[in-house]
Parts: sequence; structure tokens; C-alpha cells
Amino acid sequence: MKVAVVGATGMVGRVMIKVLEERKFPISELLPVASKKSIGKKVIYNNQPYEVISMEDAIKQRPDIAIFSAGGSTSLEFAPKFADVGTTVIDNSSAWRMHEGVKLVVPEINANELTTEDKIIANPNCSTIQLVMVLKPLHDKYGIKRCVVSTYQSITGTGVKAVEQLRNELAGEKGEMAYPYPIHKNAIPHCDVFEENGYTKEELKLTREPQKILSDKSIALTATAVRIPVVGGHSESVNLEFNSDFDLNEVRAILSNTEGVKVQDNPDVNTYPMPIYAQGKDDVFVGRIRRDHSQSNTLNCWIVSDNLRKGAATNAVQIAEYLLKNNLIKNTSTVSYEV
Ligand code: 11C
Repeated sequence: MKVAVVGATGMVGRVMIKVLEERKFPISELLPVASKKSIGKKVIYNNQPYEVISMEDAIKQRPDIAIFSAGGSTSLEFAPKFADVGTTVIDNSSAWRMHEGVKLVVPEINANELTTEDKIIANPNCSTIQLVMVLKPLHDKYGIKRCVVSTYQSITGTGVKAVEQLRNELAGEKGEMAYPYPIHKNAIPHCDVFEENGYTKEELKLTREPQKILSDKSIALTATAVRIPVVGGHSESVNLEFNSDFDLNEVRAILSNTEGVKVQDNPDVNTYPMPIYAQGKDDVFVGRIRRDHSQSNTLNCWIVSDNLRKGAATNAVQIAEYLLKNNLIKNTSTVSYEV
């Protein structure tokens, strides 16, 4: 496979190249792509340096797959151009996720929807992916009526600039601010931009994307997204109301048997998921599983995952692996995408 990684020098792009290498994705040619200021820089893949090239040069080379992590406007402009030359695009931005005709895929849940016609495939938001990995098996069993989620999100979700901001604050130095306030010793209830309805875009992703991935618009979701000074992953406090009652041990058993999910839940010995231990891992960790006694059929839990891996790079590479395994990559295109 000839694979382009668009946004190769960014925070997700670098993890993407590492995950492609770790999972031994069969790459005959790697095309690292980045913005003009990074052209000519080198990225390391399998101990070899690869020169960063421009978007135009990558399109000319008609890669089989292009994995985008370069922001929404870049994806909106360039994903259709790759699709036009027959490349299958896996896009990490929010640009295409809610487009009709673009699949929003978490491989463990809905990769079976993919066909050779899908030339732009959307990777969900990081906080959505870890949420739906837990929601899906419980929805299948008990039917989720309502989900209330509050997030505690890693600064790596914002990118290099936010990591720099925290570093500067810790060193007592001045520098560029990724957030409108200090992040050290703080919790900022503001991830992504505010919409007119008072919610942030991140909160709206968390309410809309799960319905699309689970193909069920009847699930009611509401979210509050908060940025905290943490780097290992996103954490989520989740309250789930089901259509039917459940047994706590059965819930633990269902989640323990779910591929990609690990239960860490033993309060007697202080066992629960935490971002410091989720960092660098591909699983979604769930714990603090307990009944909400304030109303019937309701459960509380705590979900943690590395937002740069399962929340971004790993999920995208798993999509690529599924396409390859099921012979769904054909380097021709009859589909056109309208922005
Ligand atoms: C965050 N979830 O942590 C975001 C980062 O829509 O893919 C990814 C933004 C997106 O702020």
C-alpha cells in the first residue's frame, strides 16, 4: 500500500506513523504530507528518514490510502481531491463526520458498513470513540435511553501549542497561549469553540456522533466538556439510563468480554482507570461501575482512554486494516464529494 499521512508533523500525525509502524501495516511507500512550512523536514518511520512533501505532490502520486490529521478546513479542501484520484481517505477531523454519505466508523462497532464506494471515511472525535466503545455493548443488551457525560480532557487533544502552554507555565515562562486562561492548576469548561446555543462544538460532537455510530437517533445525550492539565488521555464521568434494568455483575461481564475494552473496577484496592496509566495503550478502560440510586435503571461509570491512540491514530489505522483485510481499497473513484 502507498500510504499518505497528512499532517505528519502534528501531534496525532506523529502517533499515526508510530502506530502504523507498531502494527506493521503493509506500507510499500510512505508519503508524509504537511503544510508548506514543514516541507523538506524529515519524519522517521521504521528507523528511516522520510521527507515531508506537499499536498499537491502527494495527490499526484495517487496513494491507496491517505490518513488526514490536519484540521477541518484542510480536510474539507483536500480530502475530495485525493478521493478524485482514487485514494481512500480516512479523516480525523470533524469536517466530514456528520455528512450524509460519509461513514463515521469505530471498527469494533460498525466497520461492516464500509464498501469500496467509501472514498472519504470519518474517524470520530476522540471523546466519542471511548464513549461508544462502552455504550455499544450495553445498548445492545439494555437499550440506552439517556446518556449524561462530563469529560476531563487531556491538553494533547488541543495539540502541540497546548502542551507548550503548560510547559511554559510550569517553567514560569511567558509564551503563546493555546487557551484563554492558564491551564496549570485549572479546569477550563471550554473544549473547541462555543456555538450559539451555549454548548461547545466538542459537547455537540459528543451528543451527535454516538447516534450516528450506533445508528440510533432515539438515544438522548448531553455533555459538558472540560480541559484539565493532563497529558495521558481523556476521562469521562458517564451516567447511563437504560430502558430495562441491569445486574451490575452482568454489566461488568459484558464489558470484560468486549474487544478493546478493559474493566478496572475494584474499589477495595483502589483500582479504577486513570489517564496516567492509559497513556500509550490502545484499550478503553472502564471502572467505578455502580448503580445510580437516584432513579431506576441507571448506572454510573468512569471511562478513560489515550485520546491520541484509540481516540485518533489507532482507530484510523484499524479502519485501514479493515479495508485492506476486506479488499475494500480500489484505486479508482466514481464518487464525488460536495463540500
Ligand atoms: C479535544 N477532541 O480534545 C478534541 C480534539 O474534533 O477531532 C479533536 C478534535 C476533533 O479537544
